[in-house]
Amino acid sequence: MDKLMKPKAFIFDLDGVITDTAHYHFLAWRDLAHGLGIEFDEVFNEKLKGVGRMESLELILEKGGKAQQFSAAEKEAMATRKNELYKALIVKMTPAEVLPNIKPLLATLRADGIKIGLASASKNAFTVLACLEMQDNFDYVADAAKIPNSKPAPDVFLDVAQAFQLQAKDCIGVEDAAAGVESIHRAGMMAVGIGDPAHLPEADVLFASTQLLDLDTIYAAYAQWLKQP
Ligand code: B16
Ligand code: MG
Repeated sequence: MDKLMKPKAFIFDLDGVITDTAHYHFLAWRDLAHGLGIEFDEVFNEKLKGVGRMESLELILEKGGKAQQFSAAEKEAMATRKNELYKALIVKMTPAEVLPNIKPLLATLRADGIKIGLASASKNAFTVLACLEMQDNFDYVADAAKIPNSKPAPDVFLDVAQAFQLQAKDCIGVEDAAAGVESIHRAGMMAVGIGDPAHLPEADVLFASTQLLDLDTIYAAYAQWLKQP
């Protein structure tokens, strides 16, 4: 493969791409939702993937018809409670929870001189990376607390590109959530999706799982993507 056709950076989402924290988010939100008498299941949880904490809470309250019942301070307290539940779960994570094929893929990218960034909506991303012992695998990690607009806005992916002093077209984003794929596209980057085509119809190239991620397939798609008007 011609070196010119390779991107200069890969920018990864964390939850659902590097590791599967979605289940921990699910357990914590379910606990909170049930406490409020709101039904909560894995199907609804899908809508929260890649979506920020307060936005997720609003979606849950809306689902339960309780969007107008609480003050801003009460909502803050609910989000904090969910986060405490979530943090108690993630601190037990170990390097064994890195998703399949991710470590060798990152090693190949680094050996090829391609920058590696992390663009997570999670304010807990640094904790998760530390538990996975993966801080050194990334050249730059966006700080969600400092990103003005969360996914599907492009801000977090643009923040990483800016840190690398790269143009958007030189970066490829990797996401498991529809909101994340939209964020990548709004940033002007090619989007690699991980998951079910029904959830990620807009991804430029899609793999059912990280196990199936393949760089040659991605580079071939990237060469085509660059030719788009
Ligand atoms: P926190 P990602 C996202 O992370 C999660 O997918 C989403 O479910 C969560 O609500 C969001 O982070 C905020 O997380 O409450 O820890 O700040 O997929 O963008 O890596
Ligand atoms: Mg995700």
